[in-house]
Amino acid sequence: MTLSAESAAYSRDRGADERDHLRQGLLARQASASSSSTDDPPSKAIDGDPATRWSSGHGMQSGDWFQVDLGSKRTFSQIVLDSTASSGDFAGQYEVYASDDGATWGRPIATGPGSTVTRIQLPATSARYIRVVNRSASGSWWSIHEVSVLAPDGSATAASPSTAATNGGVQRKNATLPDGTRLSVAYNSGADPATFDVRWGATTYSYRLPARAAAIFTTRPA
Ligand SMILES: [Ca+2]
Repeated sequence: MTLSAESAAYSRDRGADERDHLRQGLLARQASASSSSTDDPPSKAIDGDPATRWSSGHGMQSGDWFQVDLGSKRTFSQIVLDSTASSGDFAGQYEVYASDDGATWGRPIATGPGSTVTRIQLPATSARYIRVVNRSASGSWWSIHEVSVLAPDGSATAASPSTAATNGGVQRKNATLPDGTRLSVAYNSGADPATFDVRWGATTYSYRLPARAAAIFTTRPA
């Protein structure tokens, strides 16, 4: 089983409760990017206005990145990349990195496919800098109208963990969202790659997770 085949970013239309929810997010103090269109600097992805955007200024290439500085080390568990007003301009595959100094990034803390609203669930992570790296190619520019970074206590409308278990260095959490979507998050907190099992229908797959990496498995109701 591969991560890309069995995982999916979660997205849905925004409701009033979610707009309230987003206002509870951590404030990104500064934003930067590997490149930008003159009209769409990185600051426009953190200005609170869904009509303005950051854009890459060129067709998406693997390695393009967008970064926010939270101003100090903060704890977060969800990142939302909203490209609603530029339909199709989302990164097709993303990697998320976290750093305390903006220079040393280590391994990705999350990877997965993007969507118009890319909602990335994470184990609680503490860092000052967050970098999202695109790993897909497209003729479209990469656009982010707003990026939201949410603290663990601000995730009430998104997920309510129902079970938690630890298997070696792999922490597992399951949650059911209000629309019935079921999430299973696995995080390897250890220093070495770890293997864990994922049940998919009647079959159990063995999945290998790099150190400090997270995988999100999504099951939508029929
Ligand atoms: Ca904006």
